[in-house]
Amino acid sequence: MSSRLTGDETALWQAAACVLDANWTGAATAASPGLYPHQWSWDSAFAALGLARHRPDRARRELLSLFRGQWADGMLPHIVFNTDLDRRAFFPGPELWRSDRQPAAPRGVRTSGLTQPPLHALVALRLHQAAPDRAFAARIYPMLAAQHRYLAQVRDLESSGLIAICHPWESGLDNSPAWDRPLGALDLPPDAFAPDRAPRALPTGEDYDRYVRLVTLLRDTAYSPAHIRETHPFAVEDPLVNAAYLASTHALAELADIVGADPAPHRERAARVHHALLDRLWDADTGCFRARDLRGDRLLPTVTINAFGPLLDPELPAPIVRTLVDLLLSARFAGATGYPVPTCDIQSPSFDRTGYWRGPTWISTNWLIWYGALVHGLPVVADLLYGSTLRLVRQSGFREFFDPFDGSGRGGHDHSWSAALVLDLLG
Ligand code: 2M8
Repeated sequence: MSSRLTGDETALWQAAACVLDANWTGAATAASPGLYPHQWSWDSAFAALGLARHRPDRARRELLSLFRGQWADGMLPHIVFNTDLDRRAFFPGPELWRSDRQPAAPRGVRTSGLTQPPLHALVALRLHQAAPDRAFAARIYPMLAAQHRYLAQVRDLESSGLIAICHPWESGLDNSPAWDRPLGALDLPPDAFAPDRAPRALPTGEDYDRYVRLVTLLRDTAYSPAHIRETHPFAVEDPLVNAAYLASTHALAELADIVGADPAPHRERAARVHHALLDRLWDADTGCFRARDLRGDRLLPTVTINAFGPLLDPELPAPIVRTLVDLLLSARFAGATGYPVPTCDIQSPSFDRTGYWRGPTWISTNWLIWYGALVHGLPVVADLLYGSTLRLVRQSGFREFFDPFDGSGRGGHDHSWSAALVLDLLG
């Protein structure tokens, strides 16, 4: 804990550390007690950032535990299941994914068959910068390089440089209005159904039918690269996922330097991703980044928080940075809400202030924009994000998400990334 914290900040720091301690399973951090009892991929990356401030040994363990679930082709799954828990602890559990039947999946570990925003190399680099540990860097580097190789080889569906998600869950922003069109276009067989989950505001049952349908299509084709490339009905290039990929590719180049590997291929890839983000996802007419639906070959209409993801690109041209900051501070996002940043444009008909990823403020997306603001030397934006994020958790606790107008907490309590990222913010 930093010695320059005020009394109030110290109390917040201690409360956040308690949440991480309570959610530690002995090898990893459960994403949220009760609600998400397993290890989720980008939750784990965020948890490691917080643990780096509190228990650096656990931060390294967190990442290594997650990579136990890595498939032989490099795919890092979005869930690594804790098989000590009751099978009914979470739907969909291992039985939907059947990773045990996949030759590429690791033996003795049950995982999902999808991935999530690849922030892990960025996090591993930050761990190293906070507490240099060359042996850990040397151990994790090949795993990170394999993760990135999988993304480049299997998910760059149009050889553009950008990677595609093949399920809304891969974005991390499950029911974002950004996915309404491609999800709505999906044909459902008459017998499709998803077992009921604990009552939640959203996603709806019909969303779940579609989520499960997409999983079964992937599973029944053995998660094959050819199916994903040619026939899978959901394939989207998202600006936030690709910005995470880009930031991590830069970090991978730095890690390569640290461990004595060749950074050049990572630098070349980063340059390609940077250009492709601008060429394929920047919509100059409306002044924002949008996701590209590869099956419909069009930019998706709804403006969401994903538009700000490319602030993670250190080479984003200054005029685009200014345009994004104007949008961020406008009445469509931070300008009209007391507790920014809402996850959807509040002037969009799809905005829903309580609807999970359809409007509420989340600590993870706030942290990403805060970090992007620091990358571009934007102290006013960084201070706004820092202040509003701390105000949310002071007022409502480490909730899963928050009403952007009154700051009331929603979803799960003691959500790991809400606590971990507050630790990182407090420094
Ligand atoms: C939510 O996602 C899961 C699906 O994997 C779910 O709703 O069942 C999202 O908020 C996702 O971003 C997050 O990683 C996960 C665990 O916190 O929960």
